[in-house]
Amino acid sequence: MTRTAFVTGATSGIGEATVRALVASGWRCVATGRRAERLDALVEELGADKVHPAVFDVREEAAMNVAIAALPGEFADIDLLVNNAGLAQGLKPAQDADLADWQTMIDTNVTAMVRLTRKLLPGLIERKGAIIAIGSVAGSYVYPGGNVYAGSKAFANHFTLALRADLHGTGVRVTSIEPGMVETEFTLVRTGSQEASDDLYRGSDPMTGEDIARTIRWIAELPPHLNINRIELMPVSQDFAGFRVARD
Ligand code: NDP
Ligand code: 8X3
Repeated sequence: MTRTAFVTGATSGIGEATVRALVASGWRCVATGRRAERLDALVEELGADKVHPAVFDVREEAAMNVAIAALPGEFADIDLLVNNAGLAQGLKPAQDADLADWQTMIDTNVTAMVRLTRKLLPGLIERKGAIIAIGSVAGSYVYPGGNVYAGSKAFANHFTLALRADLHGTGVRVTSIEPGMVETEFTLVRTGSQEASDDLYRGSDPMTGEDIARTIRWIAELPPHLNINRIELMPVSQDFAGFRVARD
């Protein structure tokens, strides 16, 4: 039987690659994001029987409700929720940060994720489905300027592990994927500059959206008795060292 995934943030990067990977393995996908033209292109490429575009801002609860209620019958029973939509914005030292940037990250990376998860949980339990969330290494290893982004990803990592505990005995599988540097539009969104984005990735052979999508698909297709609780990935060029000492 064809299984259905609900992938947030499918207009670029990890989410878009995940939709492609899952459809290639025979899944149907609800693909979400604000940029309708990108979702339309995915439908065009992969087929309307395989991809249902759900255009909404994840921060808007009413729009989320409408999108869920409007799922066509064959896309309505969700077997896998991929909590992926998210962003970093600003990333200035806390003392210089813009509160609006902080609120945007909290609304998107935290509030929207918990809301959507809560709304889809009854169906996921009924179908003994799975939840895979994209947290970040930033939730475990902080860096200067990471402040609220890192906090939101620590929340994502831990909320996902907490779901695993709450869903014990239901048959629902839950995984927290915590990537390091992945070359996507994420850095362009964060900095607003293509040059800064290119600079970050230059010469570092970063991970790609496809690397993470392959991992998501692998986890989604494991036998039902097996749960990957959490998984942390980095490009070989990146590590987690960096304790600094300020001197007189
Ligand atoms: P991209 O910028 O390529 O993709 C982000 C996706 O999130 C887009 O599809 C975007 O859709 C969606 N999104 C953002 N805000 C909203 C919103 N308000 N409403 C609806 N959709 C929204 O970045 P990535 O693929 O890299 O990011 C995916 C996830 O991976 C994020 O949660 C990020 O924190 C995490 N991550 C990324 C890392 C990296 O190095 N790239 C490392 C670790 C974690 P649209 O703009 O069309 O609405
Ligand atoms: C570090 C991962 O999420 O802070 O490369 O960009 S994140």
